[in-house]
Amino acid sequence: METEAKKQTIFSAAQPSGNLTIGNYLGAIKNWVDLQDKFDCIYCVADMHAITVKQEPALLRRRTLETMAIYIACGVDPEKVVLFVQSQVPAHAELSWVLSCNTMFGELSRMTQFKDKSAKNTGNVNAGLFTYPVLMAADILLYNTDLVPVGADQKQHIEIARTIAQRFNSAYSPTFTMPREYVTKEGTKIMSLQEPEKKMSKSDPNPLAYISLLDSRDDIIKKFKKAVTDCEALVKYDEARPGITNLINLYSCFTGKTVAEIEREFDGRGYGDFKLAVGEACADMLDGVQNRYKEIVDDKAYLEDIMKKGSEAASRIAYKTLAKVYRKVGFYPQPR
Ligand code: ATP
Ligand code: LTN
Repeated sequence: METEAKKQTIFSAAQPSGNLTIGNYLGAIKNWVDLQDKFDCIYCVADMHAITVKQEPALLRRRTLETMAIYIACGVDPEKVVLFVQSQVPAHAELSWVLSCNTMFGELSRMTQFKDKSAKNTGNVNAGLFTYPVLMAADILLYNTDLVPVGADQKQHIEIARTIAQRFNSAYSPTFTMPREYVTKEGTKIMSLQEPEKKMSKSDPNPLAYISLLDSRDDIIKKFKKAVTDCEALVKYDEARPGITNLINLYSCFTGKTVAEIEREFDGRGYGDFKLAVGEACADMLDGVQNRYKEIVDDKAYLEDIMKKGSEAASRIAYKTLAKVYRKVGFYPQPR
């Protein structure tokens, strides 16, 4: 009898810390959708990660539901993947504790996201912000994940997840699958429209810096018009000119055109024309996503049903891994 080879497992997540941006879409969610037909995919709304930065409770709750709806509007199919909310599967917090006892202070101190975020939030440099990569490692390792589709900013966090997995496996016995990052060239790092040397981020205090997947066509066009470029007025890809280079990269993602084709198309034309074209292409791409989003976002029963099924399916896998880990570290068996 022929046995079907086991499919590889994919895990990824985004934080409900704001409306998802085109950075999140091109860097991560687009790949989640592309992978869902071929692999066993598990996608999560990382609300526990979001509280490393102050959140307004009612807004966090609302955004958790909205983030679910955005995933689906982007094409994530709840019939094909496991879709769940992180805090509804307590195994994430439980494994995180065990892993934190196998993670070195020095390793966490080197994380660039921690350095960036603590510099931005000097009034709230909490322990969760520091240990965040351990929780992320728990997210990934609970599901025997092979591949993690993320933007380039998360590479360092995948690397530390591997370090922790390796350490645990050699201290006890082989337990965790070694995860690898899945980063595609195009969406790897979308930059801020206002400070193009920084990555676009949904929690940027300046809304002109990012395009939310839910921005209106007028806002999208306005934001691209105001995007920071240089004074050369030359539509030419050049890493020394990060503003225009980011816009060319985005236009290429929206239209599928190559850099050479874009440079030819806008040869001899100014930035005004180009920025308008980028804005329109972006709005066209988001049109379908926004229509689908509007259809489902108010259907709380539908979304909560997906969450319920998702957390049940995720828990079944997660608690199996956690039980193994608890046994290996020597915790006394659960009373029966
Ligand atoms: P925050 O601003 O709250 O830190 P964020 O916008 O950086 O959030 P996350 O929820 O942390 O987004 O990330 C979700 C996914 O989107 C991750 O895989 C991350 O790598 C990817 N991502 C985030 N920003 C970008 C970007 N500018 N370019 C490409 N990928 C990105
Ligand atoms: N840390 C990620 C979001 C995230 C994640 C994960 C991504 C939380 N858990 C597990 C991949 C796998 C971020 O901040 N961008």
